[in-house]
Amino acid sequence: MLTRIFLCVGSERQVSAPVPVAPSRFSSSQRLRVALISPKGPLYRHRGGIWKKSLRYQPLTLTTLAALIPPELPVDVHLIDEGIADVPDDLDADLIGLTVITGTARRAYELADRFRLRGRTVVLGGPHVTLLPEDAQPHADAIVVGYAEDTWPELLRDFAVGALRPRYDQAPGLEIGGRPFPRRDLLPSRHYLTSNVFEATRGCVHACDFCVVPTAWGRTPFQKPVGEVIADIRQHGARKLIFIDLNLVAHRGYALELFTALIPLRLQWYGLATVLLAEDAELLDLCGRSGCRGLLMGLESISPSNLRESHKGFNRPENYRRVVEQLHAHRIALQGCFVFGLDGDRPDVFLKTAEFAVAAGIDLPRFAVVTPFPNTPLYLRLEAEGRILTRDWELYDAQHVVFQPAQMSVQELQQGVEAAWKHAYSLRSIARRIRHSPAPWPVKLGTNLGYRFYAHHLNRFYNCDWIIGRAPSRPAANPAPNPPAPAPSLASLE
Ligand code: B12
Ligand code: SF4
Repeated sequence: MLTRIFLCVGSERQVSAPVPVAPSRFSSSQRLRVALISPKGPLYRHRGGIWKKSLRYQPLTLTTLAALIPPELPVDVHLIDEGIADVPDDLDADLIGLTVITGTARRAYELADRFRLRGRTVVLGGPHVTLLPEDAQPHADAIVVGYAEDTWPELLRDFAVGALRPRYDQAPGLEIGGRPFPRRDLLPSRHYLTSNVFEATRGCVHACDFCVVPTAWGRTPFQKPVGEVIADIRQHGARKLIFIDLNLVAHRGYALELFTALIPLRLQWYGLATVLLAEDAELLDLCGRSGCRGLLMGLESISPSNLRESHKGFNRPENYRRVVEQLHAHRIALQGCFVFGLDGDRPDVFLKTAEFAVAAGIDLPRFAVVTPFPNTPLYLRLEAEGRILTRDWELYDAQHVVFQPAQMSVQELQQGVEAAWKHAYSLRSIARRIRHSPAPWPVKLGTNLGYRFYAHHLNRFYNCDWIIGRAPSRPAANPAPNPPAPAPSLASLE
């Protein structure tokens, strides 16, 4: 699901000079109305998306920001997740905050521009703003770069006294612990499969060159004290939960402590980790005993050279089958994610990889197009080589091809991803994989059939018409200044 992602946080970050840009209309007798919006993307949207309720879990960004509002400020906060509801046409608020990932930047900017035309103050933050602040700045009265545990409350206090600055940067030494628990009560739980969504850590120690995490937030993991994570889980009454941390085992000592503390809670939990977990018998054993029943791992590629070149050489394809067996021995199912389009990939990579996934007994294989998120080392390299085809950020969603692949055409890559999905989720492949899965039958059948539906409907939502010229070309929000070839020839890349 979650693909990967750099711009060092910390010491390089500067604090902007206090230039009041949008004086607040707020006076001490009024309540401050704040609306926080998570804009929709092509898949994750209220109407017409593929992310049905059964696949949606309550997002943590808005609820985390709501909890960080300083208690002394009289604020009425309204959360809108465009994945489950529309933004009201007449939305009125003193300050509107939008969270932006690259794929939703176009929608976020459209909303932001509209609100600002109506005289509202708009704040933008999130991964895309952190990766590329200069892209977001023209659409906002203020941007928040990096994690906002300290800057968001600071921004609200500044706004309340009419001293909003144009930019707030995460300062070095940020702690994510000691904060109020997310306000999960502010989003309607009935629209989600679950609101039992937690995070213990942020960041990752590795430096995979396509990953947003090291670029956006650096390589120092941020950790909440284990006691706080447990207290949040207990308070929410969660028995089955999801950890959204991108690599729960990034710091071994922390993971040992967390897993040990989870054991007495007798939970079932699902999360993300790297294959390195399977090489660590003690950690894996604790992980299983703590109630882990499913992990998502970025296997990425079955080619060692692709992995080495992506700085993910710790993934060893020759061990993947063993990883699956080890996880299964601890009753943990594997959602194994592969990306296509790395420079070593040729047109035969799709079926080879999908068949590998089936033969290895991966419970739920997933396939995506490698995406050069802005300013990652992968992006910078492709840009230097003149291979970035578009800067229409809406297409940066791990499903569209936005760069010129090295050894195949854009269309071959786009269609190959779909072929891999279809192979891995054919009824025959499902039957071959499902026998080995440790998940209960209703769960493994349900998830496999859900992904089979996804595999067969992917092209309704994602296609490469924009680039191969079958449909009227879509206007690029930010066209690449130096396309590698004249536009019409993109059609002949087939
Ligand atoms: C949960 C999750 C999802 C969920 C829910 C999304 C959601 N709206 O929350 C689902 C499964 C739907 C999802 C889908 C996708 N996701 Co996702 N997802 C995540 C994940 C794992 C956690 C997000 C989270 O809740 N973090 C915890 C909160 C507290 O942190 P935060 O969001 O960063 O917010 C903090 C700061 O950034 C800042 N901040 C953020 N927004 C704002 C706004 C304002 C106004 C302010 C002041 C501050 C601020 O303040 C917060 C506190 O510090 C992140 C990875 C990660 N761990 O961050 C990826 C991540 C956001 N997803 C990513 C991607 C690529 C996708 C998909 C495109 C993948 C795919 N092809 O399916 C889709 C696109 C969905 C869409 N919108 O159309 C990328 C985004 C990269 C990028 N540059 O675009 C990430 C970073 C993962 C990664 N490593 O690549 N995703
Ligand atoms: S291991 Fe860490 S750096 Fe590599 S893709 Fe996963 S989260 Fe990103």
